[in-house]
Amino acid sequence: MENHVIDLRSDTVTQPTPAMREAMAMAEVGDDAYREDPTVQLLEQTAASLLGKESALFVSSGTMGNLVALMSHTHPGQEVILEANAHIYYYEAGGLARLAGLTPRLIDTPDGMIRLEQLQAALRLLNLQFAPAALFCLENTHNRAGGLVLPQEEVEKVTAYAKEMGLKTHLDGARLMNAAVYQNLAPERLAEPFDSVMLCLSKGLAAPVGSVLAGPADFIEKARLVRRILGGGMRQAGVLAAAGLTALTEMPKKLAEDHRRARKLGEGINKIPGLRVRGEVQTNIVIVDITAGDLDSHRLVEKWRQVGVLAGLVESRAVRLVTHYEITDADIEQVLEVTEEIMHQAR
Ligand code: TLP
Repeated sequence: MENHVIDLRSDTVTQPTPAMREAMAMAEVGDDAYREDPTVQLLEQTAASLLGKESALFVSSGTMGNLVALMSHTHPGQEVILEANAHIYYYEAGGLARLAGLTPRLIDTPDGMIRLEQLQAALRLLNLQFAPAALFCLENTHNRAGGLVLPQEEVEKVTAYAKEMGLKTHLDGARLMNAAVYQNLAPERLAEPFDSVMLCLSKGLAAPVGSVLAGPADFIEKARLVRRILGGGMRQAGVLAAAGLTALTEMPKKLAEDHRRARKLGEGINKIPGLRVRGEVQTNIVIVDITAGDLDSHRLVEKWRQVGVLAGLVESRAVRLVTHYEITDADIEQVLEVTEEIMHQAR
């Protein structure tokens, strides 16, 4: 156990699997700017069909995929409607304003889900004084809501209304496969209500690099140009796409185990005085509030680090723990044991 670091900062920390490295080494490649990389093309076709869309585009990151989607759906000066804690707004370095020229309109929710009545109220207020709303986004699973899965019926209702009002719809599906596994629904079904969807290959699916953006063929052609403008066009990217293909085909079946371990972690943490899991643990993200004692999140993260456990900061008294395929049951037990000890000393 000594020197074994248990890295729960994110599912982005995952190493590529041996099967991925093998696929990368063997990948057939070409210059993707000439559309001559067969592995990139296969990944794009596989992703499009998995997500039930006409086409898909391989992009370097989730942030790139979301930004390309924003820029392809809108014009500068328009408004994008987002949940107040949406990753696109919160963690993408302000690209929506700086590069897409959009004004964000934020809607607060307790669980990441913008309800129909909330969108109706927001749109009723629009008049000439406001930037014209062009795009409606949701995030599934919702990162800052602790990996919660959006209720599909609500998603269908609110996106139908958005479309009726002339808005385009985009899903930040960085962890869409986690949402699909949790609900036992096809990813295609979760993507269906949206014009476009971004899915990350490099979160729980463990690819080293890359995301896919899927949507109608003409939208993806536009997106290809926007990706080029942003410097995101790639050449022999098949070496990366090969890992992405393995991620899409091999890794989703492992996600249920990540979810089970996150639940086990959450249940254990709820037994430790001074800590409380925020909401239900549905997928692989556990947000923990520090409810008593004088530890703040910086100090708790530092104490964990000293004993080989890495965690993320969410707020001054809230931390985040994320499970992924490298985390074992023994790791969860170890984390609970050291946490119990840390909290005992802090009392
Ligand atoms: N999220 C990262 C950090 O940026 C917070 C993480 O560790 O969870 N959408 C969602 C919902 C995401 O959680 C992320 C990554 C992205 C988009 C962006 O993906 P990358 O980091 O590949 O640009």
